[in-house]
Amino acid sequence: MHKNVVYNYTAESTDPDNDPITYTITWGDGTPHISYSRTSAEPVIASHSWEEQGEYTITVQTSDGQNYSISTSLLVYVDRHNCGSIGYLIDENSDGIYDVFYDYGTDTENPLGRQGEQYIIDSDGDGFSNYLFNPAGGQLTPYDSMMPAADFAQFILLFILLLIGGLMIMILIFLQKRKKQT
Ligand SMILES: [Ca+2]
Ligand SMILES: [Ca+2]
Ligand SMILES: [Ca+2]
Repeated sequence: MHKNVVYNYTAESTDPDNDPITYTITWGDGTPHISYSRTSAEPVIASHSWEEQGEYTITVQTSDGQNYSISTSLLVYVDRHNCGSIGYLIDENSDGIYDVFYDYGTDTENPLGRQGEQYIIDSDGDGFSNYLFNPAGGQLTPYDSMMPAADFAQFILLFILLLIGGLMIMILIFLQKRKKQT
């Protein structure tokens, strides 16, 4: 779901003795509630758009004006994807790609990296990535941002070994030349 897009919701309720039913809907974003009056089993179609990213609770309260009153709620996510207990992803420009990560622990928003369908999360914004997250499956895995550094160390080690090997060959050639001279 994206911000500034109108979504339709249908609510329907019945009353055992067919009293007219009042529906009161709140959208969870502070906008005033709306009320509708319908006969029993006649549906209400209500539309709403949210202006900011967030997690919202839609609440529908129905009443027959006499003895029945029932409340139901629905949780919706607008340009937001929850990421376990650590925080959530935000799609700032509503293009379907998440741009920043909000971290509960540090109360900060940090840019997201991407790796295919997955997102690279630097939850605390210290420049080192902490997690890989797949919104489709909801998997959150620790991400070792020291990996490229380890690869670099291996490369240096290989370079040094080659250098030593080369030096030894040069020394051998030098020694052979000296042998021939003597
Ligand atoms: Ca009734
Ligand atoms: Ca985006
Ligand atoms: Ca980090």
